Amino acid sequence: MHNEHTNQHFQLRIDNGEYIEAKDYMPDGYRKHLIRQISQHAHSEVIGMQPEGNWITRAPSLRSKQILLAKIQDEGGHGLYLYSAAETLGISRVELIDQLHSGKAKYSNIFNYPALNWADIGAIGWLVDGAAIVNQVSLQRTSYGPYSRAMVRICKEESFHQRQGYEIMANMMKGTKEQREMAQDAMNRWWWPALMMFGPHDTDSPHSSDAVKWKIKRETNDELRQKFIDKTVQQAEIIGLTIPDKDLKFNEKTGHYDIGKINWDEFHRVINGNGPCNKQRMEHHIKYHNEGAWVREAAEAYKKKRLAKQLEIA
Ligand code: FAQ
Repeated sequence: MHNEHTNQHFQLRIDNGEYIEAKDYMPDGYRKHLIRQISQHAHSEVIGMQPEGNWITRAPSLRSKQILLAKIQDEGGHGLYLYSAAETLGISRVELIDQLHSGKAKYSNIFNYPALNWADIGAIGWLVDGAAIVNQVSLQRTSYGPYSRAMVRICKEESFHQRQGYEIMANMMKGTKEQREMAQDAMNRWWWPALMMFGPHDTDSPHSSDAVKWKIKRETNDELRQKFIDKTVQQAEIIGLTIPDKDLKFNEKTGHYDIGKINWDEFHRVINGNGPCNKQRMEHHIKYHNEGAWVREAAEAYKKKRLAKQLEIA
Protein backbone atom coordinates (compact mmCIF):
# COMPACT_ATOMS: atom_id res chain seq x y z
CA MET A 1 0.00 0.00 0.00
CA HIS A 2 1.22 3.48 -0.82
CA ASN A 3 0.32 6.08 1.77
CA GLU A 4 1.32 9.66 1.05
CA HIS A 5 1.69 10.29 4.77
CA THR A 6 4.52 7.92 5.50
CA ASN A 7 8.21 8.55 5.93
CA GLN A 8 8.84 5.88 3.33
CA HIS A 9 6.83 7.72 0.70
CA PHE A 10 8.53 10.97 1.68
CA GLN A 11 11.97 9.40 1.21
CA LEU A 12 10.92 8.06 -2.19
CA ARG A 13 9.98 11.57 -3.26
CA ILE A 14 13.35 12.85 -2.06
CA ASP A 15 15.19 10.04 -3.85
CA ASN A 16 13.30 10.89 -7.04
CA GLY A 17 14.58 14.46 -6.81
CA GLU A 18 11.20 16.03 -6.06
CA TYR A 19 10.93 19.29 -4.14
CA ILE A 20 8.95 19.25 -0.90
CA GLU A 21 6.45 22.08 -0.44
CA ALA A 22 5.04 23.63 2.75
CA LYS A 23 1.78 21.68 2.80
CA ASP A 24 3.28 18.33 1.81
CA TYR A 25 3.78 15.56 4.32
CA MET A 26 7.22 15.66 5.95
CA PRO A 27 8.73 13.80 8.91
CA ASP A 28 9.05 15.80 12.11
CA GLY A 29 12.83 15.50 11.98
CA TYR A 30 12.96 17.05 8.50
CA ARG A 31 10.79 19.97 9.63
CA LYS A 32 12.89 20.57 12.76
CA HIS A 33 16.16 20.28 10.85
CA LEU A 34 15.00 22.88 8.33
CA ILE A 35 13.67 25.30 10.96
CA ARG A 36 17.03 25.12 12.73
CA GLN A 37 19.12 25.58 9.61
CA ILE A 38 17.00 28.17 7.79
CA SER A 39 16.52 30.29 10.91
CA GLN A 40 20.23 30.18 11.73
CA HIS A 41 20.89 31.21 8.16
CA ALA A 42 18.41 34.11 8.48
CA HIS A 43 19.93 35.25 11.78
CA SER A 44 23.38 35.18 10.15
CA GLU A 45 22.26 37.46 7.34
CA VAL A 46 20.85 39.99 9.78
CA ILE A 47 23.62 39.86 12.40
CA GLY A 48 26.07 40.01 9.49
CA MET A 49 24.89 43.55 8.77
CA GLN A 50 26.58 44.76 11.97
CA PRO A 51 30.33 44.44 11.21
CA GLU A 52 29.83 46.12 7.82
CA GLY A 53 27.31 48.72 9.03
CA ASN A 54 30.08 50.04 11.22
CA TRP A 55 31.91 51.25 8.09
CA ILE A 56 29.15 53.02 6.15
CA THR A 57 29.98 56.43 7.58
CA ARG A 58 33.71 55.87 7.11
CA ALA A 59 33.76 54.56 3.54
CA PRO A 60 36.64 56.20 1.63
CA SER A 61 34.54 57.53 -1.29
CA LEU A 62 30.93 58.21 -2.26
CA ARG A 63 31.08 55.29 -4.70
CA SER A 64 32.28 52.84 -2.07
CA LYS A 65 29.69 54.14 0.40
CA GLN A 66 26.84 53.59 -2.08
CA ILE A 67 28.06 50.08 -2.87
CA LEU A 68 28.43 49.16 0.80
CA LEU A 69 24.98 50.55 1.63
CA ALA A 70 23.39 48.54 -1.17
CA LYS A 71 25.19 45.39 -0.08
CA ILE A 72 24.09 45.71 3.54
CA GLN A 73 20.50 46.34 2.47
CA ASP A 74 20.70 43.16 0.37
CA GLU A 75 21.74 41.20 3.48
CA GLY A 76 18.70 42.51 5.35
CA GLY A 77 16.53 41.40 2.42
CA HIS A 78 18.14 37.94 2.48
CA GLY A 79 17.21 37.68 6.14
CA LEU A 80 13.59 38.48 5.26
CA TYR A 81 13.38 35.85 2.47
CA LEU A 82 14.82 33.29 4.87
CA TYR A 83 12.59 34.16 7.84
CA SER A 84 9.61 33.84 5.47
CA ALA A 85 10.84 30.43 4.28
CA ALA A 86 11.20 29.29 7.91
CA GLU A 87 7.70 30.55 8.73
CA THR A 88 6.21 28.26 6.06
CA LEU A 89 7.27 25.39 8.34
CA GLY A 90 4.88 26.50 11.09
CA ILE A 91 7.00 28.67 13.36
CA SER A 92 6.42 32.39 13.93
CA ARG A 93 8.90 35.22 13.50
CA VAL A 94 8.46 36.07 17.20
CA GLU A 95 9.52 32.55 18.21
CA LEU A 96 12.49 32.66 15.85
CA ILE A 97 13.76 35.94 17.27
CA ASP A 98 13.21 34.67 20.83
CA GLN A 99 15.39 31.66 20.01
CA LEU A 100 18.12 33.99 18.78
CA HIS A 101 17.97 36.21 21.84
CA SER A 102 17.90 33.31 24.30
CA GLY A 103 20.96 31.74 22.61
CA LYS A 104 19.02 28.62 21.52
CA ALA A 105 19.54 29.46 17.85
CA LYS A 106 23.01 30.07 16.53
CA TYR A 107 24.26 32.36 13.78
CA SER A 108 27.42 32.08 11.71
CA ASN A 109 30.70 32.07 13.68
CA ILE A 110 32.14 34.65 11.28
CA PHE A 111 30.08 37.60 12.49
CA ASN A 112 31.61 37.47 15.95
CA TYR A 113 34.87 38.97 14.67
CA PRO A 114 35.42 42.73 14.51
CA ALA A 115 35.80 44.77 11.28
CA LEU A 116 38.77 46.90 12.30
CA ASN A 117 39.48 48.91 9.16
CA TRP A 118 38.51 49.39 5.52
CA ALA A 119 40.54 46.37 4.36
CA ASP A 120 38.26 44.23 6.52
CA ILE A 121 35.32 45.34 4.39
CA GLY A 122 37.21 44.00 1.38
CA ALA A 123 38.01 40.76 3.20
CA ILE A 124 34.40 40.30 4.32
CA GLY A 125 33.04 40.76 0.80
CA TRP A 126 35.68 38.59 -0.82
CA LEU A 127 36.11 35.81 1.77
CA VAL A 128 32.89 35.83 3.81
CA ASP A 129 30.49 36.37 0.91
CA GLY A 130 32.78 34.17 -1.18
CA ALA A 131 32.38 31.30 1.30
CA ALA A 132 28.67 32.02 1.70
CA ILE A 133 28.08 31.82 -2.04
CA VAL A 134 29.83 28.46 -2.46
CA ASN A 135 27.48 27.07 0.18
CA GLN A 136 24.43 28.85 -1.19
CA VAL A 137 24.92 27.85 -4.82
CA SER A 138 24.75 24.26 -3.59
CA LEU A 139 21.66 25.06 -1.46
CA GLN A 140 19.80 26.28 -4.57
CA ARG A 141 19.06 22.60 -5.13
CA THR A 142 18.12 21.84 -1.52
CA SER A 143 15.01 19.65 -1.28
CA TYR A 144 12.67 22.13 0.44
CA GLY A 145 11.03 24.31 -2.24
CA PRO A 146 10.70 27.62 -0.32
CA TYR A 147 14.33 27.43 0.89
CA SER A 148 15.59 26.55 -2.58
CA ARG A 149 13.72 29.45 -4.21
CA ALA A 150 15.02 31.91 -1.60
CA MET A 151 18.55 30.72 -2.42
CA VAL A 152 18.16 31.36 -6.14
CA ARG A 153 17.39 35.03 -5.47
CA ILE A 154 20.07 35.35 -2.82
CA CYS A 155 22.82 33.89 -5.03
CA LYS A 156 22.23 36.51 -7.73
CA GLU A 157 23.01 39.26 -5.23
CA GLU A 158 25.77 37.44 -3.38
CA SER A 159 27.98 37.15 -6.44
CA PHE A 160 28.00 40.96 -6.73
CA HIS A 161 28.99 41.15 -3.05
CA GLN A 162 31.91 38.84 -3.56
CA ARG A 163 33.17 40.96 -6.45
CA GLN A 164 32.90 44.24 -4.55
CA GLY A 165 35.08 42.73 -1.81
CA TYR A 166 37.63 41.41 -4.27
CA GLU A 167 37.75 44.81 -5.98
CA ILE A 168 38.57 46.51 -2.66
CA MET A 169 41.36 44.01 -1.98
CA ALA A 170 42.73 44.25 -5.53
CA ASN A 171 42.80 48.05 -5.35
CA MET A 172 44.54 48.04 -1.99
CA MET A 173 47.15 45.63 -3.36
CA LYS A 174 47.85 48.16 -6.13
CA GLY A 175 48.28 50.94 -3.54
CA THR A 176 50.99 52.01 -1.10
CA LYS A 177 53.08 49.68 1.07
CA GLU A 178 50.81 50.50 4.04
CA GLN A 179 47.70 49.65 2.03
CA ARG A 180 49.18 46.33 0.93
CA GLU A 181 50.04 45.53 4.55
CA MET A 182 46.49 46.37 5.64
CA ALA A 183 45.05 44.03 3.00
CA GLN A 184 47.41 41.21 4.03
CA ASP A 185 46.61 41.75 7.70
CA ALA A 186 42.85 41.53 6.98
CA MET A 187 43.47 38.36 4.96
CA ASN A 188 45.42 36.88 7.89
CA ARG A 189 42.58 37.55 10.33
CA TRP A 190 39.63 36.46 8.14
CA TRP A 191 41.01 33.41 6.32
CA TRP A 192 40.67 30.77 9.06
CA PRO A 193 37.30 31.95 10.42
CA ALA A 194 36.01 31.92 6.79
CA LEU A 195 37.07 28.26 6.45
CA MET A 196 35.15 27.51 9.67
CA MET A 197 31.95 28.89 8.13
CA PHE A 198 31.45 25.54 6.38
CA GLY A 199 31.03 23.82 9.74
CA PRO A 200 32.94 20.94 11.35
CA HIS A 201 34.63 18.22 9.30
CA ASP A 202 32.14 15.67 7.90
CA THR A 203 33.24 13.09 10.45
CA ASP A 204 32.38 15.50 13.32
CA SER A 205 29.17 16.97 11.90
CA PRO A 206 26.19 15.48 13.78
CA HIS A 207 23.52 16.83 11.38
CA SER A 208 25.18 15.84 8.11
CA SER A 209 23.91 12.31 7.68
CA ASP A 210 20.22 13.36 7.92
CA ALA A 211 20.94 16.45 5.81
CA VAL A 212 22.47 14.35 3.03
CA LYS A 213 19.79 11.62 3.24
CA TRP A 214 17.05 14.28 2.93
CA LYS A 215 19.01 16.22 0.28
CA ILE A 216 18.92 19.34 2.42
CA LYS A 217 22.67 19.36 1.85
CA ARG A 218 23.68 18.48 -1.72
CA GLU A 219 27.36 18.64 -0.86
CA THR A 220 29.05 18.07 2.48
CA ASN A 221 30.82 20.61 4.71
CA ASP A 222 34.27 19.40 3.61
CA GLU A 223 33.40 19.24 -0.10
CA LEU A 224 32.19 22.83 -0.07
CA ARG A 225 35.16 24.04 2.02
CA GLN A 226 37.52 22.46 -0.53
CA LYS A 227 35.75 24.18 -3.44
CA PHE A 228 36.15 27.53 -1.69
CA ILE A 229 39.84 26.91 -0.91
CA ASP A 230 40.68 25.88 -4.47
CA LYS A 231 39.18 28.95 -6.06
CA THR A 232 40.24 31.47 -3.41
CA VAL A 233 43.92 30.45 -3.35
CA GLN A 234 44.11 31.28 -7.04
CA GLN A 235 42.33 34.62 -6.60
CA ALA A 236 44.76 35.54 -3.78
CA GLU A 237 47.74 34.74 -6.00
CA ILE A 238 46.49 36.96 -8.81
CA ILE A 239 46.46 40.07 -6.60
CA GLY A 240 49.60 39.16 -4.65
CA LEU A 241 48.13 38.15 -1.27
CA THR A 242 49.62 35.30 0.74
CA ILE A 243 47.37 32.65 2.31
CA PRO A 244 48.30 32.55 6.02
CA ASP A 245 48.92 28.80 6.10
CA LYS A 246 52.46 27.40 5.96
CA ASP A 247 51.05 23.92 5.21
CA LEU A 248 49.06 25.02 2.17
CA LYS A 249 50.16 22.90 -0.78
CA PHE A 250 48.74 21.83 -4.12
CA ASN A 251 48.23 18.08 -4.09
CA GLU A 252 49.03 16.70 -7.56
CA LYS A 253 47.28 13.42 -6.78
CA THR A 254 43.91 14.87 -5.76
CA GLY A 255 44.09 18.03 -7.87
CA HIS A 256 43.17 20.11 -4.80
CA TYR A 257 44.96 22.28 -2.25
CA ASP A 258 45.75 20.66 1.11
CA ILE A 259 45.62 22.96 4.12
CA GLY A 260 46.94 22.97 7.70
CA LYS A 261 44.85 22.19 10.77
CA ILE A 262 41.76 24.29 11.47
CA ASN A 263 41.53 25.46 15.09
CA TRP A 264 38.27 23.80 16.11
CA ASP A 265 38.69 24.93 19.73
CA GLU A 266 38.39 28.49 18.53
CA PHE A 267 35.34 27.57 16.40
CA HIS A 268 33.52 25.99 19.36
CA ARG A 269 34.45 28.85 21.66
CA VAL A 270 33.01 31.35 19.17
CA ILE A 271 29.78 29.50 18.33
CA ASN A 272 29.12 28.90 22.02
CA GLY A 273 29.05 32.61 22.76
CA ASN A 274 32.65 33.43 23.64
CA GLY A 275 34.07 35.03 20.50
CA PRO A 276 35.44 38.59 20.42
CA CYS A 277 32.09 40.25 19.56
CA ASN A 278 29.27 37.83 20.54
CA LYS A 279 28.08 39.96 23.45
CA GLN A 280 28.17 43.19 21.48
CA ARG A 281 26.31 41.66 18.50
CA MET A 282 23.49 40.32 20.63
CA GLU A 283 23.14 43.45 22.79
CA HIS A 284 22.90 45.54 19.64
CA HIS A 285 20.24 43.28 18.12
CA ILE A 286 18.15 43.22 21.30
CA LYS A 287 18.39 47.01 21.75
CA TYR A 288 17.18 47.81 18.23
CA HIS A 289 14.60 45.03 18.26
CA ASN A 290 13.09 46.56 21.40
CA GLU A 291 13.27 50.08 20.02
CA GLY A 292 11.44 48.87 16.89
CA ALA A 293 8.52 47.39 18.85
CA TRP A 294 6.29 50.34 17.97
CA VAL A 295 6.74 49.66 14.24
CA ARG A 296 5.59 46.06 14.66
CA GLU A 297 2.63 47.17 16.80
CA ALA A 298 1.61 49.80 14.24
CA ALA A 299 1.86 47.27 11.38
CA GLU A 300 -0.26 44.80 13.36
CA ALA A 301 -2.89 47.45 14.16
CA TYR A 302 -3.05 48.47 10.48
CA LYS A 303 -3.46 44.84 9.44
CA LYS A 304 -6.35 44.37 11.90
CA LYS A 305 -8.04 47.56 10.74
CA ARG A 306 -7.84 46.51 7.07
CA LEU A 307 -9.18 43.07 7.88
CA ALA A 308 -12.12 44.58 9.80
CA LYS A 309 -12.86 46.84 6.82
CA GLN A 310 -12.77 43.94 4.38
CA LEU A 311 -15.22 41.98 6.59
CA GLU A 312 -17.51 45.04 6.72
CA ILE A 313 -17.53 45.27 2.91
CA ALA A 314 -18.15 41.54 2.53
N1 FAQ B 1 28.67 29.01 12.60
O1 FAQ B 1 26.26 19.20 12.10
P1 FAQ B 1 26.73 20.53 11.58
C1 FAQ B 1 25.85 34.94 5.18
C2 FAQ B 1 26.91 24.49 14.22
S1 FAQ B 1 26.16 33.33 4.93
C3 FAQ B 1 27.92 28.73 13.68
O2 FAQ B 1 27.71 20.50 10.47
P2 FAQ B 1 24.72 21.69 9.86
C4 FAQ B 1 26.01 35.93 4.06
C5 FAQ B 1 25.62 23.88 13.71
O3 FAQ B 1 24.58 24.85 13.68
C6 FAQ B 1 26.42 32.59 6.52
N2 FAQ B 1 27.51 27.48 13.98
O4 FAQ B 1 25.46 21.45 11.24
C7 FAQ B 1 26.49 37.23 4.55
C8 FAQ B 1 25.41 22.79 14.72
O5 FAQ B 1 24.93 23.35 15.94
P3 FAQ B 1 23.36 23.21 16.40
C9 FAQ B 1 25.27 31.76 6.93
C10 FAQ B 1 27.86 26.50 13.13
O6 FAQ B 1 23.61 22.63 10.11
C11 FAQ B 1 27.75 37.67 4.21
C12 FAQ B 1 26.84 22.32 14.99
O7 FAQ B 1 27.69 23.40 14.67
N3 FAQ B 1 25.08 30.66 6.02
O8 FAQ B 1 25.51 35.14 6.27
C13 FAQ B 1 28.62 26.73 11.98
O9 FAQ B 1 24.42 20.39 9.20
C14 FAQ B 1 28.24 38.91 4.66
C15 FAQ B 1 27.21 21.07 14.19
O10 FAQ B 1 27.37 21.38 12.79
C16 FAQ B 1 24.37 29.58 6.37
O11 FAQ B 1 23.85 29.51 7.46
C17 FAQ B 1 29.02 28.05 11.73
N4 FAQ B 1 29.77 28.37 10.67
O12 FAQ B 1 25.82 22.40 8.92
C18 FAQ B 1 25.68 38.07 5.32
C19 FAQ B 1 24.24 28.52 5.33
N5 FAQ B 1 28.81 25.56 11.34
O13 FAQ B 1 22.53 23.85 15.33
C20 FAQ B 1 26.16 39.31 5.80
C21 FAQ B 1 23.17 27.51 5.67
C22 FAQ B 1 28.19 24.62 12.08
O14 FAQ B 1 23.09 21.74 16.51
C23 FAQ B 1 27.44 39.74 5.44
N6 FAQ B 1 23.60 26.60 6.66
N7 FAQ B 1 27.63 25.18 13.15
O15 FAQ B 1 23.29 23.94 17.70
C24 FAQ B 1 24.29 25.46 6.41
O16 FAQ B 1 24.59 25.16 5.27
C25 FAQ B 1 24.61 24.55 7.55
O17 FAQ B 1 23.77 24.87 8.63
C26 FAQ B 1 26.11 24.61 7.99
C27 FAQ B 1 26.29 23.70 9.22
C28 FAQ B 1 27.00 24.14 6.87
C29 FAQ B 1 26.50 26.03 8.41
